[in-house]
Amino acid sequence: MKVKTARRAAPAALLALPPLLAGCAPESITAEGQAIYRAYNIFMWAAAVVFGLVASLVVWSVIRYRRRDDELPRQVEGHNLLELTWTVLPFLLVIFLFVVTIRAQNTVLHNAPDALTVNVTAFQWSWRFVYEDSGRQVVGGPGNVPEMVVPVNQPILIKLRSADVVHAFYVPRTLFKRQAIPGTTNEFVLRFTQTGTFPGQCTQFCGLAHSDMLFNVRVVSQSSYQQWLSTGQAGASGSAGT
Ligand SMILES: [Cu+2]
Repeated sequence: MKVKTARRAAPAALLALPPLLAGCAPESITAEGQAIYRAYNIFMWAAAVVFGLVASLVVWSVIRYRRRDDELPRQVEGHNLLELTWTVLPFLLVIFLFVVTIRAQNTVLHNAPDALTVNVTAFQWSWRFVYEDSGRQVVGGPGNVPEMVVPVNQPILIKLRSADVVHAFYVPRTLFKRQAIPGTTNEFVLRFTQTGTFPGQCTQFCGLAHSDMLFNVRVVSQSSYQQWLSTGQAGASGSAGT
């Protein structure tokens, strides 16, 4: 009786595994990251279906064609329908995933004319955030984790540069990372959809104090943002000046 239950539970547990593991990726805090998250999920389900199909066929053929005597089972050669099936189906799947990727990329790499521009400069070993319109800046340093304060639901255009070596701008909850490369400006738009403080870090080894290259993104309401701009208050941390 126990064996039977275990046998029944095994396929159910296998089926439950992909959604459980998918829970490992946190839901993103930006509109762009949510598009990435949806694309991840579609890839995960496509992979789960392909895995299920292939694994079932392997198990089935191992059992069905196990050795019973010295006779070879019937050999199949040049079966047009079979060959067409395993050529066309993967091709269609690749096309489908290609379209899913392009659509997600278009969302992630979009332009936003109404964006608030923040010039972000990575340097050994911290970050400088300069707000283009107001000239306000926040600079980090040893023992001082800087904070980029941004309004919720407004596109933020980040112009990412490096003052010395290659660094990388990464806020895990955005599911997005971009390198800061000397001599190049990398531009991208992030629209944060929830308020809160989210940690970020440099993810490109850039020298002795690489591990100190932390920063926070604090997403606040429009009114709190305006207040922060004019007074430097609203609980801002990090060294800030104008
Ligand atoms: Cu770095």
